[in-house]
Amino acid sequence: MQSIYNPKEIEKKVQDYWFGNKSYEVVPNKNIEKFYCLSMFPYPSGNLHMGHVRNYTISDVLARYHRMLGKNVLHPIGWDAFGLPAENAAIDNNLSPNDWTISNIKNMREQLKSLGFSYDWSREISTCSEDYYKWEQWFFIQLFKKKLVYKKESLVNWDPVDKTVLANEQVIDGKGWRSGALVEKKKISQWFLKITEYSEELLQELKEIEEFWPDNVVTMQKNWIGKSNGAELYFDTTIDQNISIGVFTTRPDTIFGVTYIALAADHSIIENCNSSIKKFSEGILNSKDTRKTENKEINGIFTGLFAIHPITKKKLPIWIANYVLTGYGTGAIMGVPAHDTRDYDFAKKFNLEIIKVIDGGQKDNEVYTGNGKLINSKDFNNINSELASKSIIKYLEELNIGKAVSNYKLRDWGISRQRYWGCPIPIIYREDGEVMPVEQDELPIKLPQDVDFSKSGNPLDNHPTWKYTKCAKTGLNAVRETDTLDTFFESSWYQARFCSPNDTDNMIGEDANYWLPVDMYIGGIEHAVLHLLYARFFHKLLRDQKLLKTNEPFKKLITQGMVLKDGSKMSKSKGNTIDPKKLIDKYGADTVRLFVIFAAPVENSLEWSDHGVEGSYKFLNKLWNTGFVLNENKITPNEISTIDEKKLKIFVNKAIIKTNDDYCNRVSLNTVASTCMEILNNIQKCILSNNVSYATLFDSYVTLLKILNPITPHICKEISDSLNINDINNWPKIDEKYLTEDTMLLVIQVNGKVRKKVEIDANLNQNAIEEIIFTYDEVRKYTIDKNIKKIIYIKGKLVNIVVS
Ligand code: ANZ
Repeated sequence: MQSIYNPKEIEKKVQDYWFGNKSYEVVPNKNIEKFYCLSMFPYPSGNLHMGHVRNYTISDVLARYHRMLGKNVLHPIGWDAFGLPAENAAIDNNLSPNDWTISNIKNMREQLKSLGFSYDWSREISTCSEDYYKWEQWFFIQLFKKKLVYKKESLVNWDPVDKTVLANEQVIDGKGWRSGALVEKKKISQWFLKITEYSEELLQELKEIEEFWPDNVVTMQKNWIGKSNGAELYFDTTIDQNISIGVFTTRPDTIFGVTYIALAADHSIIENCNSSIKKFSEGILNSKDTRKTENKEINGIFTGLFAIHPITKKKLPIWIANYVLTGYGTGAIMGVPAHDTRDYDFAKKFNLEIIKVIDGGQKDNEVYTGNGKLINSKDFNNINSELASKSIIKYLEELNIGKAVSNYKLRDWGISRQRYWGCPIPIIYREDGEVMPVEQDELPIKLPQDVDFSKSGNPLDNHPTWKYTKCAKTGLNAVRETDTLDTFFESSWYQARFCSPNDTDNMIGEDANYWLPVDMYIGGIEHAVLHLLYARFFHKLLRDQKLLKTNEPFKKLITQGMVLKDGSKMSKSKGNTIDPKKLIDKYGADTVRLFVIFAAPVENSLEWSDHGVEGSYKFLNKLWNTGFVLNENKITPNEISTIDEKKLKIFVNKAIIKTNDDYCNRVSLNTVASTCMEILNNIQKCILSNNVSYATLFDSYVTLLKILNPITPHICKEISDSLNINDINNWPKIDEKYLTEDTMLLVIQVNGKVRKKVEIDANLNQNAIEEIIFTYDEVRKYTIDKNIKKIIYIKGKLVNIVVS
C-alpha cells in the first residue's frame, strides 16, 4: 500500500476494473430479491452540474448499499435527448441537433464515469435514437386505435419566444416554463392524450404509494387532479323551452341563494346574443392574461337573457363573467353572492341581489363560505349544509333537473409540438381527407437530417420533401403530420424500457415485470406534477395494453434538495456554478461524493462550502493513513482485553445497526457519513493509547470501510485490496455480544487493603482479570518483588491479592 492517498491514480484504476469486469451489469433472477434504483435521467445539455452530481450520487450510494445486502440491483442511466435546447443550439451555431446532442452525451457519459457511478452501462438509452422513438410511434398508434389519442382544435398556450404550444403544466404563473415569456392564447389543431379518462385511477392508486412518497408531492398530485364532488343542476331559460343551462356546484345547499347565472366566454348560449355581447366574449377569450382568475379584475356583461330557478321559479339574469373558466364543469355557474367570494364581488360590482341562505353566525354584509344551518330555504330550513346538499340533490334528481357528479381539474394532455427535434407523430393526412396512422412496418418514421433552421416556424413543415408521402395501403397521396411529440412523452416510459433496452421486437419485454416497479426513484421536486403524473399515467396505459402488470411505476420517491451557493440556487444565469469536473480533478470523485452526501440530509437544500470539500478530503486522507498504519506495523499486541477494546467493539456494532437503518429506512445518508467519521476517530484514539488488540482495531477498520463503501467506493476498494479484505462488498455482520455496555466496578485489594478501583468488562473471566490487575501501577507497587501466595476473586466485585 502506498503511503500517500492518490485519488487520481486509484480512481482511474478502480473504474477501469469495474468497467472491464462489467461489475454492474445485471440480468433478472427470480431467486434473488431485486432492487431497481433510478435517478431521473438527464437532459444532455453538455456538462454535468452539481445538481446532477448530487442526484446521481444519492442513487449510486443507495444502489451500492442494496447490492451489499445481496440484492439484484438494477441501476441504469440514459438520456432525455429530445427537446428545444438542441434545436436552439443548432440555430445559433449552425449545427445539426443530432450531432450537438451526441457530442454532449459523449462528454457527459465520461463525466458520469469519472464519478464512479455503478451503472449497468449495457442498458444506456437515448430517447432521440430510432430504436427508442420507434416504440413511441408504435404505442401512439395503439392509443389512436383505442381512441385514447385524438385531435381537436383548441385554444392553446402559445409560447411566443419558443414558438410552440405548451401544456397547462408547462405554464407557470402565466409564463413559459423554459423561455419565461408571457404565454398567449392561440387556436390551433392539436393532438391530445386522454389522461382525463384515468383521473379517478390516478387519484385512487396514489393510495398504493402515498406512504412512501413525500407528502407534498402526493398533495400536489391530488390538487392537480383536483377532484370536486358536487352536482350538476339544470336551469330552464326564457330563450326557448328546449334550451337549458347546466351548472356545476359543490354547494347544492345554497340553491335558494342563487340570484344570477354566469357563463364562461365560450358558452354555446352566447350564440343567441347580439354582436356587442359576442364581441365582449371574444375579448375575454383572446385575453393574453392566462393567470389564475383570482388575480384578475372581475368583469362581465348582462346577456339580456334569463334563466328560471328550478324550485322558486324566479327569473334569474344570465351574465357572462370572466371568472367562469372555460372547460371546467359545464362552463356555467349559479351565482350565490352571499356565500362565494367571487360571486359576492361580482354582485357588488353589478348591483345584483344577495340572499343569505346559510347561517354560520356571520354578520350582515359578510360573505360566509362555510357550512351552517339553512335559512330562507323553504322546506330545507334548519337543516345542516351537508345533509341539505344531499337532500337537495335527491329532490332535484327526482324532478330530473339535477344529478350528483364529480369534476376533475385535470385536462387532457396536449402532446403536439411544432418543433423539429422530437419524435414525429406517425399520422398521415390522405388526399381523400382520411386521417390515419401509418402502417406498423413503416416504423420508425425517421426525422430528416437535412433540415434548414434559418426559416421561422416548424422546420419539419418547412422541409421541401419530407412530409409528402403515399398511403401504404391505397397508394393515395398523403402528407405527414409535422408536429412532433412533447418530450414528456419520452420520459414517461423510459423506466420500463430500461428493463429490456435492446429488445427489437417489443416496446417492453417480459423482464419489466421482474424489475418494476422502481423501488427507489430520485429526482427534483420540480417534477412533482408534470413528469410524475405523466409517468404514472403511462404506466397505467402500458398495463392496460398488457405490457405491464403493476399499477404504479415508482414505489418510493425521494425528492432531493437544491444545491445552493451563498443562499441561492446554483445556475448558469447567476454565474455562481461550481464545475464538478474541476473538483474531481483536484480532489477526486470520492471527496466530491462524500461532500454532497455529508453536507445535508438528502431532501434539504445543500449549501456549497469549499471548507466542507476540504474537510471531506482530509477525512479520506485520514482513512487512508489509518489503513496504511494498520497494514505496515501491528502496533498493538494481539491478545489483550480491556475496557477500551470492548467500548470500541460496542461502538462499531451499534454503528452497523444505526447506519443500516439510516441507509435503508430513513434514507438519512449524511448521518451515515458522520457515524463513519466517529468510528475513525475512535479507532485512531485506540491506536494512540495502544491498549486495544490489533485484531479488534483491524476488524473495526474493516467494518468502517464496509459502511463507507457505498459513499466512497474507490478508496474503499483500493484499501481493502491492499489489506486483503475480500468481502468488502458484503454488508458487515453484527456481533450480538457487543451490543450492550456491560461493565463492573472492580475493587482491587492487596492483603485486604484497597489499592485501586477500576471499571472493567463484566464478562472477563478470572484469568483475564488476574492478568489485567498487574498492569496497574498502584497494584504493582505493592506486589513487585513479593511472593504472591493467593488471589481471591469474588465474582463481579472484588479481587484480593495475598502477598508475603
Ligand atoms: C354555487 C356555489 C355556492 C359555489 C357557494 C361555491 C360556493 P371547485 O371546488 O373548484 O370544483 N364553478 C363551477 N364551475 C366553474 C367554472 N367553470 N369556473 C369558475 N368557477 C366554477 O369549485 C366548484 C365551485 O366553483 C362551484 O360551486 C361553482 O360555484 C364554481 F356558496 O356553485 B359553486
